[in-house]
Amino acid sequence: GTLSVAVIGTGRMGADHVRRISQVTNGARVSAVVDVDAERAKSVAATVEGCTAYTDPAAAMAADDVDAVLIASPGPAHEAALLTAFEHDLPVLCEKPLTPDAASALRVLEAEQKLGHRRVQVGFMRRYDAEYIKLKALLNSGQLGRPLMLHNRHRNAASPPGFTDAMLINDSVVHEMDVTRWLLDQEITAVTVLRPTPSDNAPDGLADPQFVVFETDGGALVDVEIFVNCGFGYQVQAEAVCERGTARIGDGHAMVTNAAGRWGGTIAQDFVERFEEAYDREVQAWVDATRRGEVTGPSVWDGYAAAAVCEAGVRAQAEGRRIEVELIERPALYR
Ligand code: NAD
Ligand code: ISE
Repeated sequence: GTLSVAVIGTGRMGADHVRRISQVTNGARVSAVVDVDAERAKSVAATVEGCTAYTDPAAAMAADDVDAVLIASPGPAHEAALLTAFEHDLPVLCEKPLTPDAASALRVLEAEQKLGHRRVQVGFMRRYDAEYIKLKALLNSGQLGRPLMLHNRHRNAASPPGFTDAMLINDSVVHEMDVTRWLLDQEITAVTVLRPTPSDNAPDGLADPQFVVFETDGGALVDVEIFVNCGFGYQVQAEAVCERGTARIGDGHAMVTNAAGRWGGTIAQDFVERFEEAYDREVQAWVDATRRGEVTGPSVWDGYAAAAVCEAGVRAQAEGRRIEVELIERPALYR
């Protein structure tokens, strides 16, 4: 039957997921929304027929008409929501990051193992983006030989209020950590963070942009330009440099115009626009798998591995040196 979903957190992403599940996704409906801001929960619930507003995630997860949970509260609130979902053995789609640090991610990893089966898909939506999927298929085919380097650019027009150096790693560069692990099928073993003199447009307390380097256990080198107040739009680009060629995605050349002596195109303004189809595919894949009684996509192991790399990244920023990543051995449930 139709999957009845509780959406926890009705901010930017949560409200967009409520719209998606109600209007785009097949086989699911939103039966509950939760936000610590009661007014926000009520106003989002009012957009969906038969949807109840809650302020307490545990109350929503205990409701009879909730079969599954989509967590879109801020990262620090994810652990509590995940552990409550496990108590009810509910399937979960958890927005990235799984949790903001390795210790909390490890607690979630242990709790899911106690359940004895996977219950969580982590919201690393780039794995569902058509261009990233093409790049992954090309690298897997071996046509270009072994990947030697990945160059990444990750630019946001502006950062939300209160964005910190640590969030630059935990909320933004965490995406490159996941795509690196996924594209290369390798673990990240060390992180270094370098910074130019910050842009005059960087908000107080944020060094923007920054340049992050990962080393991997397959001997690849990965660089990430993270620039969250670039002003001109939202860009996510990646170029793989391999033994026999290179491949690059994210140039956004869907349409090029020629007019009045100039050529050009438009730049997406935010992630909701750039990754709209990836989010649609991600949520549909979650609903389809859940209705089949399966769990697919990025796992709690992937969320934990990214959290461990984030922790090394935040230390690399603070200490101004290369930090090695410490990972536990991959448990059987995730092999
Ligand atoms: P937001 O601040 O716009 O919204 C968060 C909402 O959660 C707010 O309405 C807040 O009141 C509510 N909230 C806070 N604590 C809560 C709790 N304990 N229980 C229930 N609700 C709570 O944030 P956002 O930008 O929508 O981000 C939400 C999540 O989505 C984060 O994990 C973020 O990293 C992720 N995100 C993912 C992408 C992506 O591209 N995949 C993009 C943006 C954000
Ligand atoms: C945000 O949380 C995201 O997940 C976006 O994809 C990313 O581009 C942005 O920098 C983050 O703040």
